[in-house]
Amino acid sequence: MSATGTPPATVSLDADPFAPEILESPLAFQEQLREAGAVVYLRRYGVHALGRYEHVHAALTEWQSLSSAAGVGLANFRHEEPWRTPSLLLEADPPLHDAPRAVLSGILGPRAIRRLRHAWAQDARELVDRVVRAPELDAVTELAQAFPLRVFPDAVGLEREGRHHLLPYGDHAFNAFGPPNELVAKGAEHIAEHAAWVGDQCARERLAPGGFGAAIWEAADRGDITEEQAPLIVRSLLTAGVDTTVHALGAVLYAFATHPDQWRRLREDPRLARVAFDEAVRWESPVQTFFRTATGDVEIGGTTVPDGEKVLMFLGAANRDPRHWRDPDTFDLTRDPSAHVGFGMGIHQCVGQHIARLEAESLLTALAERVERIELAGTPRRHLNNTLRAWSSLPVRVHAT
Ligand code: HEM
Ligand code: OVM
Repeated sequence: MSATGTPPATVSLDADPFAPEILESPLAFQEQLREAGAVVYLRRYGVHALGRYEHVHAALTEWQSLSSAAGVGLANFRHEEPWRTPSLLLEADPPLHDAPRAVLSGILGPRAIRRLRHAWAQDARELVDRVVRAPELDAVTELAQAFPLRVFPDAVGLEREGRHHLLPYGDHAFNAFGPPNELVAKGAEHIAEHAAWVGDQCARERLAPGGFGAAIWEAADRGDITEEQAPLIVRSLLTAGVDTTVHALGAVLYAFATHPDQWRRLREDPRLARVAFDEAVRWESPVQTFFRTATGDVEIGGTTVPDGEKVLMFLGAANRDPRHWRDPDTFDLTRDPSAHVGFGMGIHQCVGQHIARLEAESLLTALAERVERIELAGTPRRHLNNTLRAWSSLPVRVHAT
C-alpha cells in the first residue's frame, strides 16, 4: 500500500511475446520486461510475467503456491480441456508427481547412464568423421539433429520405423504451451498421425529390452508406479527428449561458430565441453518459458497474483538478467553458469538433463578432436516455436584436421 492507501498500480504491457517478431528476436522484449518490474501484467493474455532471475528462481521453487497441475502453458486446465492427457511429471504436483519422478530420476540419473558413455562417444566420432569430409554443412540437420536422432531413440528402445514423427510431435507439444496462434494451427494439421505413432510406442511390447522404455515398465512390475502410469511416463521421454537436445546442440554450435576464441579454448581443454554446453543453455535458453497457476493469492516481489491466475516465467530473461549475471550477453567458458534456470529449478528441474549433457559432451568432444575452426558460411535461420528458441538452419564451414 502507498501512503494514500491505494494499492500500487500494476505494471502492465501490451506486447505479445508469442508474436513472430518477438519470437525471432526476443532480447529487447525480455529487457523491457525485466526493467518494467518484478511482476508485469501482460494484458493481451491476462497473465503475470516474470523476467528477473530472483523471481523466476523463486517461482520455480515454490511449487506449493504455484502449481503445475493446471498446466504449464497458457491454457488453464481448471477451465480448458488439455489437448492431450496431462503429463504425469510436468503437469502434476506432489504427491502425484513423486512416484513418476522418482522412477525417471533413477533411470536417467548420472550413475544409470554411465553405461552409455563409451558407445555415445564412439557414435559421435563416427558421425563427425563422416560429416566433416565436406567443408560446408548445415550444423542443424547434419549435427544437432543427426546426433540425438542417432543415439536417443535407440537408448529408449524404439523401433526404427516411424522415428520421423518424434521432432514434429515434440515441436507441437512445445508450441501448445503458448497461445492458440498460427504456429499451433499449423502443427495441429498433422498432430493426429504423430500422436498416434508416439502413443503406440509407449506400449510394453514395442520397447526393446535394456532401454529406458523397458526400464519404466520394469518399475511398474515392481509396483513403483502403476501399469496405467507406465505408458504416459514413456510418452514424457518421447515428448521432451528430442527437440530440446536438438535445439540446445544448435545453440552451442551457433555459439562456437560465432565465438572463435571460445572454440580455441575448448580445443585446448576438451574437458570444458560440459561447462560450454551449460553456458550455451544459459545464453540461448532453448526452453524459453513455462507457466504456473496460483493456488491462492500469491505475493511475488511486492505484487499479489490472485488465486487461479497464470504466472509466465521467462527462463531466457532470467538467464540474462544483469542483476544476477556479469556480462550476461557474453558467451564465456570461464564463467560458472551452473545456477542458470534453463533446465528449471526445484522439484520439476529437468529430469533428462544428464542425458542432454552426455549427448553434448560426446558430440563436442568429437568435434574438438577433428575441427580446428568452425565459422558461419551463410545466414542462420530461426525456427519459430512458442516455447523453444531454435535454429532451422546453420550453414557452417569447418576446417578439419
Ligand atoms: C523438465 C528443459 C532435455 C525430459 C524440464 C524443465 C525444463 C527443461 C526447463 C522444467 C519444467 C518445469 O519446471 O515446469 C530442458 C532442456 C533440455 C532438456 C533445455 C535440453 C538441453 C530433456 C531430455 C529429457 C527431458 C533429454 C528426456 C530424456 C524432461 C521431463 C521433464 C523435464 C520428463 C519434467 C520433469 C518434472 O516435471 O519433474 N526440462 N530439457 N528433458 N524434462 Fe527437460
Ligand atoms: C512431458 C514433458 C516434460 C517436459 C517438457 C515437455 C513438451 C513435456 O512430461 O510430457 O514439453
